[in-house]
Amino acid sequence: MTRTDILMTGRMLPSVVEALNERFTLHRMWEAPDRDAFLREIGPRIRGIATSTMTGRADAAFLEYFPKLEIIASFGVGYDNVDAHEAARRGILVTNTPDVLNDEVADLTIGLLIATLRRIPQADRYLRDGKWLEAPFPLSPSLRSRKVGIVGLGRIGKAIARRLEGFGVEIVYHGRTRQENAPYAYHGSLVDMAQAVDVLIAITPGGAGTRHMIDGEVLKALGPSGVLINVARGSVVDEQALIEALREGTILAAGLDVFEDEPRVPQALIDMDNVVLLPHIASGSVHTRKAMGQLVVDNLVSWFSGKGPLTPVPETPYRQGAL
Ligand code: A2R
Repeated sequence: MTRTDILMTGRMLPSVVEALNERFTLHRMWEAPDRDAFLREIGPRIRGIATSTMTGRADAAFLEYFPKLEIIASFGVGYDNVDAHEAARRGILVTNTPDVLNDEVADLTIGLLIATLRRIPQADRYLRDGKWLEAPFPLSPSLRSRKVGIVGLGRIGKAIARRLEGFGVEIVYHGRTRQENAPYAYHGSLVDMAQAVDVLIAITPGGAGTRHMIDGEVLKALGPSGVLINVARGSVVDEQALIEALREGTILAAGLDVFEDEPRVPQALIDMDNVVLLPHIASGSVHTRKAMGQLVVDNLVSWFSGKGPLTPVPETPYRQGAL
């Protein structure tokens, strides 16, 4: 029996590489010295792609190489690295890795929120610099008495909200639609919600629909005691407007796990004391990345065993016999 040809666009976890290598003929794009020549040569045989936001973008020009492509299994819940509408148009399935990372991302979000408010990294630097010997660390802002607005009360947003309940803070949310079963107040307008809260947590998908939804106007509404936490995508926040707002005291502080041009982070943010900056690590534990990798493998194996995809994205819904 001929083995199915799968393309991996960039190095993924060893467990993923091994599992796919065992079951399929695996082609490693990142090892090719001449990418175009490589893709022209193997492209016509490729039936599946394993990719991630870290390893490449699958747009219309890229998909041209693969006339027989059936499925793109993307690592991560966000799949703004894949043009899913273009894939749908070509009858190609796209899968992502939802749910298995909810708790990890929610845990990290709470950690980042507390770190930002209580200035944990700054306090650590203070001690290491020997400054505690001279004076106590200055008193910090607090989570006490705050009201938190979640921008995107989806799978991860709900896991964040459940944790926040334990902290005794009021929780509200914004999205395009009101969720009847959600036990939190809904704001149809993001500016209105920003006005009503003093913490904003962004946890929407990236892409065109959410680009710069947190802009100068929203930050102004959040106000001088307000804190922004972004664990969604860098594109969701207008980074220049945020830098301006932090510099001018329009808002108090920010905790950011994502940036507009990763891994490049504006020097202006690096130089600021009222921000906590993380290198996109929200789902980045050994445990959770393994589970995400396994779901990439499972989607490809399930599809090529004729059992359908496990977690197709909404743009490419799977109905038996429809594709
Ligand atoms: O808008 P709704 O009611 O469909 O709510 C979704 C919300 N959302 C938006 N909210 C405002 N404006 C938009 N243009 C917009 N687009 C989507 O984001 C929903 O409540 C939430 C997304 O939830 P899930 O699809 O369950 O995604 P999950 O698994 O929570 O992950 C969220 C994102 C990923 O896409 C990555 O970018 C990041 O977290 O790691």
